[in-house]
Amino acid sequence: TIVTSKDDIKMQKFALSDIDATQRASLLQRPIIGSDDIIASVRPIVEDVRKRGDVALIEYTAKFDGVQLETPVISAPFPPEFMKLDEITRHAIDQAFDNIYRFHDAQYDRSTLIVETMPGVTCSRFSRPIERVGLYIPGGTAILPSTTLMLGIPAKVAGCKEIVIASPPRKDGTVVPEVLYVAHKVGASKVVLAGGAQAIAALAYGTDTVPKVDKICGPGNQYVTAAKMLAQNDSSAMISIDMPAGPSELLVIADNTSIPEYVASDLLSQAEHGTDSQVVLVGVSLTPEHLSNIEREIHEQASRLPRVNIVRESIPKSFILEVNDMDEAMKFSNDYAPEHLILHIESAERCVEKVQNAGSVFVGAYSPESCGDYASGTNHTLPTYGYARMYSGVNTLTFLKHITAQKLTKEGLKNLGHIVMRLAEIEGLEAHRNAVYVRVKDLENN
Ligand code: HSO
Ligand code: ZN
Repeated sequence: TIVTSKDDIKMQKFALSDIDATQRASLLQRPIIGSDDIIASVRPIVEDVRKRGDVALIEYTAKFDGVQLETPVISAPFPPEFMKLDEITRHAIDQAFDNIYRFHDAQYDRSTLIVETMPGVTCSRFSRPIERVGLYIPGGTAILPSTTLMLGIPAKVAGCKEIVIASPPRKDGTVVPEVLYVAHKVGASKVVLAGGAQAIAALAYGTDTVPKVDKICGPGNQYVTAAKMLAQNDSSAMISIDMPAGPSELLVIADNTSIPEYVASDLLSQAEHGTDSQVVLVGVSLTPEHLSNIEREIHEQASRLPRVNIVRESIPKSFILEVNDMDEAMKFSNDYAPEHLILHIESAERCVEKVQNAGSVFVGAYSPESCGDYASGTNHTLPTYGYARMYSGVNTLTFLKHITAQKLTKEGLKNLGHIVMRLAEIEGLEAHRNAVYVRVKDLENN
């Protein structure tokens, strides 16, 4: 028998067959983020940095990060003494860099697409890098050199001319050496020692020391996300963002072939990110014994974690959903649209084709999310909050834009002209019709 106590670190439990449509819908929901309050508190900060630039940026860093800086920016070439790493750390970062580089480089189709849509009518499409990009690396409870890799590498692969990295400074006013080392490797021109809404504002509008960028990417808390949204909606900032971001999340589908120790370890790896992390376990006709083994593993492993206090909050907010078969499991997962999906099931690979909505998929017992978080090659900046329905994670295309072109020969214009003239006529746009007519009449006369 399993002894349970109220101190057990336990997920809530539901059976799909016991709940009604409303309850199922509520399980699919993420906690509501009170965006109005957040936006109201962020707006004055963004405005202030826009107006007063570096002076405001330095003041907010003193206020929110407790660091008094003389200048908010470190420029390349970065001082080697600020990026000294031990051999093992450097090797780990270098290997992760190479894998992520390989996968993102392969995503870049440098060829020009050319299609002759009608005889003499040729359309083409080619890509160009977004020139100046700002990459936000959150501070918070964990330092994230890995996020610097995940944003910096695709920007480098795409060929962005200016890469500016922003990250809150440590208490001594320096930036984590691992972050600076990666900034150096991806060819960043500047590291801005600032976090929060103030960092986003500096990137969006530029200051005397911070270059204004064209696009801001990277995860962040609600304040960072709100500032990104505000800047995106301000045409005077003239900026785009990668995607809306919410708390990190994971959905695991497990059947009776799964290894309870592995399943629990994956759930906890996501749960330790923050008290607001979302983890879901969908159990496919699990035997009561298998399920209780997973629950026991969760409790035991959680109790041993240094971040047990975070997990103590995130795990009880999370839930297990018991379903009868894989169809029910996949249906729920696709409706939930998780940021990460791990398949701890027999013939996991065959199920991948049934995945409709997810940020990134981890296939089989030996593919922990941690590998994708750090070093397999895929990106870890992924859509959360259900946005996996319509957003991709950060990838090389995030830092590129496509330009199309067309060239019509005389013959092409003869072939297409009357079509365009008719359509212009329907829209009542005579000048459009005429731009074709003045040419076609010459072609027909000669
Ligand atoms: N799992 C996070 C990424 C990360 N994990 C960074 C460790 N470091 C994204 O949801
Ligand atoms: Zn993670």
